Amino acid sequence: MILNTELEYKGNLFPSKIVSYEKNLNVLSFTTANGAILQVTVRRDSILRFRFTTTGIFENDFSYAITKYASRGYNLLEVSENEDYYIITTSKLICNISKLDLRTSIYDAKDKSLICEDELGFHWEESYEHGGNVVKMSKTAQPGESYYGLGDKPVDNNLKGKRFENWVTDSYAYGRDTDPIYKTIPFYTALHNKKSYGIFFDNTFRSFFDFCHERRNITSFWAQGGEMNYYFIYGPEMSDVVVNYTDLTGKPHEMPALWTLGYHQCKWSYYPESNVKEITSKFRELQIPCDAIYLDIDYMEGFRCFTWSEEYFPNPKRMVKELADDGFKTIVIIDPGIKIDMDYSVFKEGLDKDYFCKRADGPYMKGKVWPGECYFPDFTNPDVREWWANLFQELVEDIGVKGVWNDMNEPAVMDVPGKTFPNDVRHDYDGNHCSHRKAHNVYGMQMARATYQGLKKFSYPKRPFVITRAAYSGTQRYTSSWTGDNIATWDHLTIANLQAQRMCMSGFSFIGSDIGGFAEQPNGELYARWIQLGIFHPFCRTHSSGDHGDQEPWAFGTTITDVVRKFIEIRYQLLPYLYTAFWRYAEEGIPILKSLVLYDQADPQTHYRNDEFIFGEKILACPITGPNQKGRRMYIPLGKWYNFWSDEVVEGGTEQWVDADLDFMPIFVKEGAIIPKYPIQQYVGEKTIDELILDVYYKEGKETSEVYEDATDGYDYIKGRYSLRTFKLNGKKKELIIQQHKSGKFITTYKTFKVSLHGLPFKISKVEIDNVIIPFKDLKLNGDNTLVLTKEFTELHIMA
Ligand code: MIG
Repeated sequence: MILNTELEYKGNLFPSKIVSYEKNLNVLSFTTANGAILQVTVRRDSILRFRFTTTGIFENDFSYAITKYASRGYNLLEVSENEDYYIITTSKLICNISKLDLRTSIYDAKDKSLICEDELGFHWEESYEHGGNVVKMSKTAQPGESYYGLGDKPVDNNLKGKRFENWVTDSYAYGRDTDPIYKTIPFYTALHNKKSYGIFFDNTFRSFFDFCHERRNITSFWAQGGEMNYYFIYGPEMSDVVVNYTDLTGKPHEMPALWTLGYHQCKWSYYPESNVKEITSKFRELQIPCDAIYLDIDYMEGFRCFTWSEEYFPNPKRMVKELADDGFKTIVIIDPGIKIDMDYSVFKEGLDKDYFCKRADGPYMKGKVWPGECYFPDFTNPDVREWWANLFQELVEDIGVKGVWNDMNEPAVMDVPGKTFPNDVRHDYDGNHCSHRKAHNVYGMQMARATYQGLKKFSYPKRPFVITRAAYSGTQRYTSSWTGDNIATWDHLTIANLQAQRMCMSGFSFIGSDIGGFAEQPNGELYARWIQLGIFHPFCRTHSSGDHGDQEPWAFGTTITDVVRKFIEIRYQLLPYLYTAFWRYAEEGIPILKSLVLYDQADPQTHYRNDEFIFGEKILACPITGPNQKGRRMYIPLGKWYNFWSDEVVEGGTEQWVDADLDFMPIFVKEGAIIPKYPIQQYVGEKTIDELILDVYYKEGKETSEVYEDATDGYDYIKGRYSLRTFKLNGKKKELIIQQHKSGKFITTYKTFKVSLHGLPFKISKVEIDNVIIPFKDLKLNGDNTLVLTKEFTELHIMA
């Protein structure tokens, strides 16, 4: 174990004084007397990339994380110098680089306040065994600084005081503080003095982050190989930091089909066919909405990927069609291990084409997984990805499978130390040949990418759906994900909440947990509370391991079934709201869930909150995380909020008790919000939507809301066939004005809105649409609560 930060200078392991400086457009290079070079790239006014070499030569500049679609360009770039520093100035930042030792300090260009500063800065340790360096960076923590992000770490939101490791790992029954687990997202946001910045350390080797753990006021990160290569992203709003990180590493390449945001039911495993049908019929019989049913490894013949067990699934095409007729999409699992079997075509082909990973000295990488001894495709080879993508033709095009679930892609190997490939395994790495030390953390990402390419190709003109367990930064461009093998305990419900928030903070919003817990069995109460949380997660799926009993919504008696139905129904009603939030994420990189600190960093009360989060832009939710509770204390952020159940208005800024018996959960809506809702459907597309419900929460003042809709699937939306409604609400003492602006060419099936008014402080005496007074009978005015009106209005006045 190496330590992150040396306490004294020793040896030739630190940059010495700058001897030359060169500027090539936006790339600035500083060379030191002892041969180190720092290359600073000004990507944007708020994004600087820092890259170091100690040999005078940089590696080929290649990254799986950075998307080619990332924005570039800046308004200002000036470089000046004084006796001590080179000074880089953009419109947002000032960066000083010390002539003595390459140490940097970065300031806000506006108020000149210090944002981030090197302590020892870049330093290194030579690696005799592997060649190259262990590369390190240390920064001085600023007073009161907090840290967030880092992917799926199962810990409290604020990372301060902790040390983490990044090495994608199969972590069956992990727990709080287990580290590392499935994902590597070496990106964090920091916050001090009301200003936020982020660091993305784009290095795929095993890496480490220390947030004031080893030394009280030092934050550092280092990796066991590769380059010190990191992006500094300035806010000062944390939401801008996350948006810019997501811009850099990519937003989802397309909107997910609306059905993927419905409820999914999974189990290890539903088989044979009759069992699958029993489950799906039960959903319809009990009227519990559900859109997707999963087949885990037992659907295959001897766990051979791309095969079907003839015994359990004699005619998959017919079954998948029958399920589809009943409104269910079928999703199947595909693992990376390919069974060594000369009579198995996928294996034969992989062998013939030389697509499997090899050890350093030539033999194949052989490892045991579910099928027994396997070889593993090298997904870091573009030809292999293309081959893999094409393997999905039959599953998708012919059989009609609508989604693929990639598991075990860390890659997981059974019965070996380290539970994965040994370090010497060779990888193509898109032509940058390397060992597993460098490729490990991206292996699962590249598998998911190849799967995505296949699904995209064969699902066309529909949208693809993929779910992956392993991920590196950027994987959000291709797939959704879940948090792996959790446990049916109350603490894991809390962990699921933290992980989902953290993933959203880390640019990866399409995330959910195994609802109810994968290992062990929840009681009905825990399951119900977990469903309550799960309906607010972008990916919403119950999954569990077969040896621990049934885990369907009806497995715990009718009281629980009713609670579960009630909440899944809320999920379906909120689909247009969630879809809109997803669109903002896919379009702009705005996370679908916002931890309170991300929502309101100026309020110091939010810096250490864990349980409460914002779903989309306007809904505040907080799960009940223990047994026998009739409610809980929670922090309500600043502003006024409506209790979702009672419409009671509460003033935020304090911790408050909120009632929530088993069939309730603390949910609030921000005043002034307009929340779009669909009628309850048993699956997406069951009903033609003939009315959009708009829940309007009165506010004295102004608020803007949006509703995004399109054909729910397909690519027409990219050609402008979408519908985006922007509602501007302006509440006065005796009048409520709503202006609507619509853009996009998509025509929604409904013609009317059913406006449902919450908290209106006056009795309605007059309603005017686009300057015309409308008789009440035409509005189906119901008390002072609901009115039905045309979707075409541009200005609505509701008056006392
Ligand atoms: O070694 O496919 O996380 O969701 O049900 C276990 C069987 C392999 C682990 C996954 C889990 C899945 C299970 N898999």
